[in-house]
Amino acid sequence: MHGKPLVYFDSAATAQKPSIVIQTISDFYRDHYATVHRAIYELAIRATEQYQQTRQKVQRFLHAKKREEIIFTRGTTESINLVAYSFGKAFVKPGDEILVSAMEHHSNIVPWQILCEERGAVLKVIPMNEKGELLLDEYAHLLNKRTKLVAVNQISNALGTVNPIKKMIQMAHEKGAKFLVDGAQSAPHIPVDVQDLDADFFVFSGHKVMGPTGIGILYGKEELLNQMPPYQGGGDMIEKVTFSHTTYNTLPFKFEAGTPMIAEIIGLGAAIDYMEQVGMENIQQWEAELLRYATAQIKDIPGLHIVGQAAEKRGGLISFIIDGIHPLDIGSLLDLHGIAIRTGHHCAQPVMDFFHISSTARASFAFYNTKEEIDYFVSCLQECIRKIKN
Ligand code: C6P
Repeated sequence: MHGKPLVYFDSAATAQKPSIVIQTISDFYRDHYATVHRAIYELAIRATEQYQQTRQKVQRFLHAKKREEIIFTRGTTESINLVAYSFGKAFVKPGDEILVSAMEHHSNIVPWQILCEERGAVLKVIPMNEKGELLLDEYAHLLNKRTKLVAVNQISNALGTVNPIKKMIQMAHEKGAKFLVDGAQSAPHIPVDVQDLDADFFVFSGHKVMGPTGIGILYGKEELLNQMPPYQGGGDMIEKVTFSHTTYNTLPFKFEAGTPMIAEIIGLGAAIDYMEQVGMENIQQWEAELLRYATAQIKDIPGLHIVGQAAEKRGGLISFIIDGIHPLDIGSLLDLHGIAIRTGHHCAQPVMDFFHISSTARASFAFYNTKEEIDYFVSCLQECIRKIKN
């Protein structure tokens, strides 16, 4: 980049792809390409098998009880919209309440707002403190018998906070509410066990777990998904169609209308194999080490403030601002050194409003990053600050 080797610190936005993922997709298109489900010829049967394997891989990756509980979507955003639409239709009535947290991505706010407007329900917000930690006492007060669903991220993309999701799920269940975990920033970085969490829904995006774009996952408990109406109508999601009446397919197909994202799904399978080979515990450990290393180096830079300083565990990202310098300028100058970071509101405008800022600079790490890259980033950052201030 600009004549320098790339230092990619924007994996929270989207992750780089291992060769095996690219190779698997390319092999599929070149040598094995066909539709799934609809044909009896050998090529399609093989494509269907390869595609089905991904569902099992995701089931294993999330430790779900059944593969029928794994629904393919286009991404985290579509998964949340699916639940808001379908769970909302089945269960949410006027006066009911939906809880989200103060540190949600727009994808985990707007679908619930739309639902609440449509059904006369009320959206409530679990507050946080200046460190970017959710206030669990307030959460306990907000939960009541009208609460139908709580939707919270496991790791915040804007602050790096790791939320105490297991405890929060238990608290929601005690009041009879269901819980959706936005796992967009956790599935790529920590081991996830949806049964241990007792999550009702868990969603994540393929492109952040080293897979392709255009594929995402919705995990839902079977008994809940069975009670929810389809999200979209079309091929594959039906059992029998007549002009007077249609009956629907069983899970997971009820929620998968149309020809699926076959190559993307197969690519996601390769990505999950890869992540598991590296080992989610190893990934978690290395990224924690990178975070510790980077934080120790940048925290004493004069005028630099880290936004989000949760005392408990944090995810591998640092959101920061520097007195008197716009984050956009930091991002642009670092880019000239070949360093890719994200600047902006990170699709979490309420988080920015809370801290009375419009944007932050965010360096986010993945297991392929190194301490040498962090050293380079820190020295370039210091040089940029000197340049702007002088
Ligand atoms: N965050 C970031 O740079 P999609 O766009 O559907 O793959 O994921 C949406 C999403 C939902 N929840 C959280 C916590 C997220 O971080 C994201 C995506 C990216 O932080 C792009 S805005």
